[in-house]
Amino acid sequence: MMQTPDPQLLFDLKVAEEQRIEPKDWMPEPYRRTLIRQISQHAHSEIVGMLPEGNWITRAPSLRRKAVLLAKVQDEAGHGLYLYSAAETLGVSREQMIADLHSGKAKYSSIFNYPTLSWADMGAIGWLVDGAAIMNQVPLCRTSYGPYARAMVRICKEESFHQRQGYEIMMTLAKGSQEQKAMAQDALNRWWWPVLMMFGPKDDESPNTAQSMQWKIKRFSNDELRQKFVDATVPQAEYLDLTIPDPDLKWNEARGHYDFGAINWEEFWEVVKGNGPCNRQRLEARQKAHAEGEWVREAAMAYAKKRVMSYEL
Ligand code: BYC
Repeated sequence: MMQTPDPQLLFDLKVAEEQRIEPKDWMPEPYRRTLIRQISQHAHSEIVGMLPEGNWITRAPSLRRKAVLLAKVQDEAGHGLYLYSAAETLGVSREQMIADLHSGKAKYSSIFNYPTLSWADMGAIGWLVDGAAIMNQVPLCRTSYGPYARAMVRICKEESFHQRQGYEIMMTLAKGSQEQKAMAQDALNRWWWPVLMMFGPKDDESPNTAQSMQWKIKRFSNDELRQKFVDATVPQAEYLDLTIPDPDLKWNEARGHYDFGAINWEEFWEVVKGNGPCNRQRLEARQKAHAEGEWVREAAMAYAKKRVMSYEL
């Protein structure tokens, strides 16, 4: 008589053989929970991430800059929607995810709790924040959960346009007047360290990394990605003739990597706990937008219902 294969064994085999796990496949509950946590936090980051840049849409210095920034911010909304949909395939509702964001239960990326003080911040965010996002997200195109991996493919293509638009702003400012160059340098000074924190805690203080790498959700550790980012970004800063605000930043011939200074982890955890410069403002903006959009959701539901009824007739 044929024996039913052990579902855990089948799951392990699929992961080992680089096959994707799909929504209807059996999966261990902790794997499902980890994915719901990571994908929903990722979705929240995209949506909350619209706010710092949204701040500059009405103050962009030209029509061209305004149109590009508007398109970028709209892309972030799209990314949030693909990611919420990917998380929904794991059995969590969108309402629940949004409620967890609004109650402060769910996290979103620490980086979006910093203020955008000048136009140069649009350049620094595109160059550095989207640059860090790409470093983290390209490996996620090979993550073991199918819907997440597929969402990441399109997201990464758009992120690479975002990174280029940011770098182009930085190039314009860095090669412009003295005041413009000073603005670019000031933005780099303020964003550099928070961007390094985006990759998450050090590996020996990251409770989730080992298991997530075993499941092939994560392909590289937080420290590995942070190092790759520093190595890729230093030459870009040199090309701009801007100075990375780290006196300990130095090429290490033996390691074949840049050494860099100590990150202020106390600041990171304060921001993650909700005490960053803009945490309250960000959550309030999301809660307000959700409340004000209620009539749109109601109208969309009523229209969808009407269409279903007309098909049923
Ligand atoms: N901020 O064990 P760890 C974008 C939390 S959007 C806040 O290493 P994990 C963009 C972590 O959640 C970019 N919290 O966790 C959008 C965990 O707490 P919980 C967003 C952080 O999951 C608009 C605890 O610390 N990208 O690019 O293995 C405009 C311990 O950490 C952070 C993604 O979301 C942080 N920075 O690794 C422009 C990528 N770091 O959940 C740009 C997908 C850590 O146990 N996510 N924590 O309570 C990931 O790759 C991983 O979740 C992380 C963390 C590398 C972020």
